[in-house]
Amino acid sequence: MFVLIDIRHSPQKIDVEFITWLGENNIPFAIIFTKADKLGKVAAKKNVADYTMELKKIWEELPPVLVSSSVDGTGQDEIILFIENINKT
Ligand SMILES: Nc1nc2c(ncn2[C@@H]2O[C@H](COP(=O)(O)OP(=O)(O)O)[C@@H](O)[C@H]2O)c(=O)[nH]1
Ligand SMILES: [Mg+2]
Repeated sequence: MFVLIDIRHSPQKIDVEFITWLGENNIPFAIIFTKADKLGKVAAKKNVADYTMELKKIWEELPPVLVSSSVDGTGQDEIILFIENINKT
């Protein structure tokens, strides 16, 4: 399962609740931060770090995190590889 989060957003209650629910129900998932092109590289990195830091407060182990943009193709290869690797197991 992929949870898509707009990279510009700080953790929203509804998303954190959903992520927590996935964890509690042992549903494997990764987070994809979308629309990375809307931020500069530095801001994008900072937002991902801030977001995952918030999750770290409630999660011992973070899910895999991917960053994407449908506009400039960021993360496309990585996401395909990620899915291919899951399909192998
Ligand atoms: N700049 C940019 N715009 C995007 C990207 N992905 C979707 N959009 C635009 O955002 C709007 C909403 O798209 P949608 O796929 O529904 O994303 P949502 O905002 O997560 O619901 C549309 O106008 C899309 O063209 C992206 O990676 N970069
Ligand atoms: Mg939409």
